[in-house]
Amino acid sequence: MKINEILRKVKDNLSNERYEHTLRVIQTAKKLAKIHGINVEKVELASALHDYAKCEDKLTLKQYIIDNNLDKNLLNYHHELWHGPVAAHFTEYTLGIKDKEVINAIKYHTTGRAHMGFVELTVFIADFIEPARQIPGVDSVREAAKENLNEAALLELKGTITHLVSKDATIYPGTIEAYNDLINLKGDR
Ligand code: DGI
Ligand code: FE
Ligand code: FE
Repeated sequence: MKINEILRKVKDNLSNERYEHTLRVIQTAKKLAKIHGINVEKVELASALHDYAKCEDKLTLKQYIIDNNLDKNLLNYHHELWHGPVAAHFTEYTLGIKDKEVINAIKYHTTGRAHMGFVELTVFIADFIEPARQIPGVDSVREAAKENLNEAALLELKGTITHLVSKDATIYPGTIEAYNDLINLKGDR
């Protein structure tokens, strides 16, 4: 399937606002991919589909997770975490896109995970730093992303975890595992 055909499907499934965000993530991710020598096509495809399920309501997402046997532990955490795994499953089984780097980049774009690959890291970071984002600390992640994707992802995770802690929110274990993994990588350098 060509990227334009995919974008048409994505547009049909999203609000205008969410589609505009998706286009900005694609542009941001492609820039990062070019800087760091990462496969631009894979990054573009994963970015296009990362929020495909974002406009579905909570109950629809929950039912999709149950019906398709996705990780039920997700249901013990914030519903914001459900749209990535659902979009990844839809991409793999309905669109028939089997590339694991693309699927994982979609699946883990919200939570992150330990041992993220470069396509995954690129989408994870681009989603956080796209130009319309005004999250505290985002500029330091934008700067780090030009130099080192592991460093940028670590800064992003620190920001997100700190923010969640400050709200007394739960933290999904995969997010903590992503943080620990990147701290350990730093030690190895
Ligand atoms: O879908 P987007 O709005 O583009 O961005 P996203 O998929 O990264 O959603 C992020 C939201 O998820 C953000 O507001 C924080 C929230 N969230 C809730 N619990 C967790 C969490 N994010 C992470 N990484 N881990 C959590 O446990
Ligand atoms: Fe998302
Ligand atoms: Fe997004």
